[in-house]
Amino acid sequence: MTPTTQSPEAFAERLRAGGLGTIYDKVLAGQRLDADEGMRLFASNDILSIGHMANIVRERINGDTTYYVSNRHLNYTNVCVFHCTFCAFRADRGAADAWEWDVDEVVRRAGEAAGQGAREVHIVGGVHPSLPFSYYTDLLKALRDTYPQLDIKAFTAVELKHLAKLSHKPLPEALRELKDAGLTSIPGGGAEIFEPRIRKEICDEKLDGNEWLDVMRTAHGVGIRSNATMLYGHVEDDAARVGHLLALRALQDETGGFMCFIPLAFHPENTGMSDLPDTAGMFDLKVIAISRLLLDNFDHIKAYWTMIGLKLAQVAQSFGADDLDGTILDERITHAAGAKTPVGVTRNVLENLIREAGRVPVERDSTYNPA
Ligand code: V47
Repeated sequence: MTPTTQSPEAFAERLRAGGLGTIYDKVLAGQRLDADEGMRLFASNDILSIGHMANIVRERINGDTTYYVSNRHLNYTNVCVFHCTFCAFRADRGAADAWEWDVDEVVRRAGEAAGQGAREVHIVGGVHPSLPFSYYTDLLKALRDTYPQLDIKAFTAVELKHLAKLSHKPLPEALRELKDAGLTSIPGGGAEIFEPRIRKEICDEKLDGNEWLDVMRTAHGVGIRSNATMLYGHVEDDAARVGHLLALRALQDETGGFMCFIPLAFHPENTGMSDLPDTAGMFDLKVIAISRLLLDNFDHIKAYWTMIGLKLAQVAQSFGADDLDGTILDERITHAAGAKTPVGVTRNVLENLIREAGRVPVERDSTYNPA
């Protein structure tokens, strides 16, 4: 029998005995949790209590709704000048497994998704050594003009910093140009872990945590909303995770521009950290729940089924998550690193997962308007 079926007093007593009583009181009162409380949550193994508290916050913000989007991932290139230790997706230019799609090819693939009723394309790629800025603006314009019904969620903060450099313009101006060309919103990738010592170990070459936050601050400032992520389950520790979440929360206080937070479970196969194990299901749920509890100013927490599996994503709807991402259709980054999940699913599969969990499915666009 779970504590939630016992009396509220018995539940509070269980939390107090486990050292989480004051956190429960704050959650009930809608008060903000601090770094020390974040650390205590990560130190606790009382996953049902942590999940129950996260569920209180989830239902306070989103009720019984679980969102999903009909979308397609499009990775225009895997060629990348960086060598992040956690990445199995990147390739050197000219390598047998490298690809670069021209604008027509991206539009053709987007057309397949549009033909199936998609509302969003999620476009990210490697940091390519020679594609010009015009490639990116031409791509956005061609997609917008050909399939105006598709929202274009594109380019991580890592790519955007690179694009601004290519454009020879200050970042706000480059971002405005991309927005004018059709960019709807920015995905949350590239954040990894902000803590400098760990970041140095897993992605030394690319932008640092403060630069990632600054790209997002600037994007929000020119009216482009974004998501945020955190890569966990590699060499980071509790303090790095808590610090990462609180840095996101502080920027959200400042700009309000984040829509959704997505914890990303590290997949080790074919990476420079292939000796590490996969993340455990209990840990995936714990990270989702603690994210929901600490990120009190984020509207949405996504359970990314590609990385944690469809079944755990279904359960995550009772541990703080209110979004299951989407149909995806052609996921490549996690699958290069050994993911065993499908590369895509139908709307029906997602809707059934949501209904079976007692939630109400709402199909959305990129910016959470009902589709
Ligand atoms: O930036 C790379 C991560 C990210 C691995 O904003 C890995 O809606 C696990 O950001 N194991 C890309 N993770 C994915 C991403 C994303 C996905 C879905 C939705 C949204 C959104 C954003 O994937 C990368 C990196 O952090 N990643 N390699 C790996 N081996």
